[in-house]
Amino acid sequence: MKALVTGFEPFGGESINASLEAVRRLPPRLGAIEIMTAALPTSYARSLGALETAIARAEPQIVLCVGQAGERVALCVERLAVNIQDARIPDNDGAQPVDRPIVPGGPAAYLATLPARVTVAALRAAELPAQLSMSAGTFVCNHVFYGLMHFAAARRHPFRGGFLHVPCVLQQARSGGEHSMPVEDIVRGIEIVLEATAQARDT
Ligand code: PCA
Repeated sequence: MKALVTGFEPFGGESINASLEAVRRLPPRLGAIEIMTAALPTSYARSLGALETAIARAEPQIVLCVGQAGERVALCVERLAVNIQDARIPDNDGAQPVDRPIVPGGPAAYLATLPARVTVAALRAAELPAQLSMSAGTFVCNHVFYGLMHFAAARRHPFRGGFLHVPCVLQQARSGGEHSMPVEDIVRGIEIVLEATAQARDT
């Protein structure tokens, strides 16, 4: 079984992105799962082209996109991608759309097709802080999550897809007391999401 895992390039003036730091540390294989990775630009205009190229190359059965959410205190398994672009800060191309659809005329929302609840339970069983989340926001992460599920709905690529938001890594923690996690815990969390998804697919 093949899994594609993506992380995002740094954004918002930061020099690293927790999602990419973790994705880069994933092993090439985890039991029966072959892991491929890709870095996506934090750009409304360019991220989905990069994602579709990576999917076409990998032909995966599982696609997990991972993004950083600095204000979150746990690994957040996202359930819902909404058809809205609404940016609080400019993306890496300086674009800052307000109240725009991702796909004009597209469905209001898509649900993740990886087993979100089972996955959260598996993360907690491994003593990692984890939550089900009903909103991936309206910035580039939600844009990519919506685009991913839109590709899946168009049946161009048959895969289970989902999105994981992760806290900052320790190196990013500032004196303001921002929550952070060791990058190794985020890596383990991604592995657990992949394993739980692969098992659910077999049953
Ligand atoms: N987090 C942003 C975009 C890229 C990232 O890692 C978000 O939550 O939308």
